[in-house]
Order: sequence, then structure tokens, then C-alpha cells
Amino acid sequence: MNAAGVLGMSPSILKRIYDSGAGAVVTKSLGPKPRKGHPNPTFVRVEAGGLNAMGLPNPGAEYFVDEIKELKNMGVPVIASFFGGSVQEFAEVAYTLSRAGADALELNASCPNVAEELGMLAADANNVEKVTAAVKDQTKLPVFVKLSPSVTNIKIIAKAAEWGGADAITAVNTVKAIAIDVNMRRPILANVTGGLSGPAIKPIALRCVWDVVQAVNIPVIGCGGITTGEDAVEFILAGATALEVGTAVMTHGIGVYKDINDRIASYMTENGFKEIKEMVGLAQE
Ligand code: RRO
Repeated sequence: MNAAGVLGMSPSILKRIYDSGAGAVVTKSLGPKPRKGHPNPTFVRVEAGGLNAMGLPNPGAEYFVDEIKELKNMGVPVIASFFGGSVQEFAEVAYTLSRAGADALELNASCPNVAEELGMLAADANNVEKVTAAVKDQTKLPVFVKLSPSVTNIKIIAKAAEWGGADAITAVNTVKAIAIDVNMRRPILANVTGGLSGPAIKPIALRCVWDVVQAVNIPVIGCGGITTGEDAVEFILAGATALEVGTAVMTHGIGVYKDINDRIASYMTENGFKEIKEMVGLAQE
């Protein structure tokens, strides 16, 4: 899959991602009402990655219902990523997106760019359990809970999501970070801090997947800095059963999905694996 937010969210771009080899597409996170997001600059390239502070720009879940239907009519499996500012809002948005015909929901508990306003849900195990349970009450769809790497103990948060009824954990969102312009002598992003993504965070994301796999009995979706087939295999060996690729699309183009798929396949041939499941979690044994 693509990681939520990458390349925006127009149905035609998401369709291209699917046609390029992703097994399903993930929308940009949708909220209860339209949001403009943060002022520019909202993105800066940094060493081995990108730093974003988009600020959850989105047209609102209600508006996106038709887009989800359009994607479904084109035969694309759709995971609707969503957020809310309260338990009630999370539940309402989940209900709206389920009615739209999404195949699954990804509960974004981990945006690093709205801490002041909404609070970062994934930092609080009790709230993660409460919100997940409230969302599960509103939908029959599988719910993936996307966690933040910027917490003291990700195992406790993952367990809380599982107790709340999560069907899978996505590990992980971006890492809170900062970049400074030495000539301006000011932070580059208007929001000051942003979320770091790309190869810079791959070892962190891999460690998070490793920990979460040990903590829960539900599938774990790996996300964070995956660029090559070897990266993908590392996450599978750590125990991930599906993957999301984001920043690599910006650095390597849309062909990255096929490249990763092809390299996983050649790795399997070279090493005598017939099915992905034979490799899942092998490094933990
Ligand atoms: O929109 C964003 O600023 C954003 C979101 Br919702 C998120 O989950 N992760 C991220 O790095 N940026």
C-alpha cells in the first residue's frame, strides 16, 4: 500500500498507485470537517528523508464519500485513513467512511503536527483503547490503528489498541523533528516542527514493528522508510504481514511499488521461499 497522505488524495492518483503495483491504497487522513492545514512551507527535504507539517489538510470525510465510491467502481481496494478531535468525532467519521464503501479503516492515532490542538492520541494507552472501541462500535470494517514511534513504550499502546478491538496495527507514523535555515536563523517549516519520514527513520520503524509484533496477536503493517525490496524483506522478517511505502514514491517515482514487489519475488526465489508467510517474523525466532 501507499502510506497515508503521500501524493495527496485524488482518486486518479490513488488509482495510478494501485495500477503501479500497490495491493490497496490508503487515503490522506480524513476528518469531521474540511481543514486547510498549516501555512507554507509545509515540506522540506532533509538528510535521508523529508520533514512535513501538512497539518491534516483534507476536504472532510463527507466530501470524500463520492471519491471512495469512484475508486471502488474502478476496482481499487480502499483503506480510508481518518482522525477526529474527540472520541465522538472519531466514531462519527468512521461511520461516514464505512457507509462510503471503504474496505477497511486506518485510525490515525499519531499525527505529529497537531499536538497543541487535538493532542496526540497515540501517546495515551487509555485513550487509544477508548477511541478504538468507539470506532469498532460504529463499523463492521477491519480497523487498523496507526501508531506513533514517538512514545516511551509502543508495546503498551499497541496492546491498548488490540484491547479496544483493533484488527491490525500500522507501525509507524512519522517522527517529530525540526530543520533550521542557517541564513534565516529560523525553523524552515511554518509550523516549526514536522514529521520526519524516509530512510532516516527506517531503523526506528523496524524496531517499532519488532516490538509491536511481540506485544499483540493481530497483524502488523510495517511503515517507515521502506524504499527497496531489501527494506521490505527486513520488515517482513521482523514480523510485518503487509507494508506501506510513502516517501520513496517522492524520491524514486511511482515505479517503486513494482520494483519492491519484483525484488521481494527475486529474494524469495534466491532463498527458496514459496510464500510470504514463510518469511514473516523469521528474524524473531
Ligand atoms: O497532515 C499531516 O501533517 C500529517 C499527518 Br495527518 C500524519 O499522520 N503524519 C504526518 O507526518 N503528517
